[in-house]
Amino acid sequence: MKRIEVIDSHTGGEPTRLVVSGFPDLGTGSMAERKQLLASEHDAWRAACILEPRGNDVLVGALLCEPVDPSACAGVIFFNNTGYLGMCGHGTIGLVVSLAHMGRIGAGVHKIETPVGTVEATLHEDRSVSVRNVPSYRYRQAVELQVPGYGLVQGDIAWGGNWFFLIADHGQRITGDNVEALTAYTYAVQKALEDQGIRGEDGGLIDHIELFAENEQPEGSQPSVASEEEARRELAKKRSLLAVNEHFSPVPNAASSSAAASLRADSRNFVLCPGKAYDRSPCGTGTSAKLACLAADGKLQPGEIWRQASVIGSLFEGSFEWQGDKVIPTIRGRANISAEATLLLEQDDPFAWGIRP
Ligand code: PYC
Repeated sequence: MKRIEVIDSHTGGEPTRLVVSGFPDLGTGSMAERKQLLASEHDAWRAACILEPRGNDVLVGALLCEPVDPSACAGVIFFNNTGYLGMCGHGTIGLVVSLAHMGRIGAGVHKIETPVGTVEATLHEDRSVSVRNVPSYRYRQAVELQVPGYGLVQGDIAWGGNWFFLIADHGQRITGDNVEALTAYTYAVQKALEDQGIRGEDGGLIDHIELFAENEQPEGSQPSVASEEEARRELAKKRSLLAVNEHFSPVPNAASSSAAASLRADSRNFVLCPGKAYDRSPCGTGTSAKLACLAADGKLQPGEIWRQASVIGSLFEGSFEWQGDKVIPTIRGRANISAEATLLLEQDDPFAWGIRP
């Protein structure tokens, strides 16, 4: 019988399973090296933890590791139903809340090593978490893609710790009752990118597809845009239009000062993850990619808050600072603990190592 100790949490509805112990020893290399070793030598442990019957397609795993740098509080390797992630924003928020739950950290700033670089997480007194992410940037703008069954689609390619294809003009309705159609559309885009060899700058697969709804107008209102400055003001006005679930607001005190404030977002997204599940949270790396595009377009200024809602109405707050020609995004959200458990792998269980598709 093998045992894996886990703590489950969810960040705005998106689950994270933190593996505290039980996985094989991966040595003392960097998180990128340990991720490689886990993938090549011990992938069965990922599958046992994430796939059915113990897990599900939505779940993201986070293997807790000793950091290389002793001033970091942890190292982490993220994985899902199909493989491994570079960084994971919702997962980092879940990790921080889980470490606090375990009594390992308190409020303050904590360095966390990931396979794509070190991020800095702040656990605030109100239990919300800010993640200062890896440098993010837009690699290509307005890339045209023929998507079988849907026709010509245009999107931006951006890095936010994973590769994203961001589409504003998609003709889809981004609501919780339309996830089947949204999944079909974004999966077709994901496949078309792969089939047509359109990749990230480092040759990485563009395995996250992100759709936005941000041009919804209240009935009767007419946009009038005469200049870039006016466009920015128009965008600011639209900030009240998108529904947000107030229970998922990252800064409840600020939100509760005005009931209406808690219901505002600048944008609502739908993010398809690599294994065909959609992100229930607004996606930390996806929001980082979005911030990089907004910065590149001059639509958001450094330090200005962007409120990104997910398709189920949970909310992250994001902002950025410039670092050369890239941005450093900071994403703030909340997570809740949902379970402390020991996964058991019995020797005679034919599905002990997960049900492979
Ligand atoms: O929050 O960055 C994120 C994320 C990536 C995949 C699922 N969530």
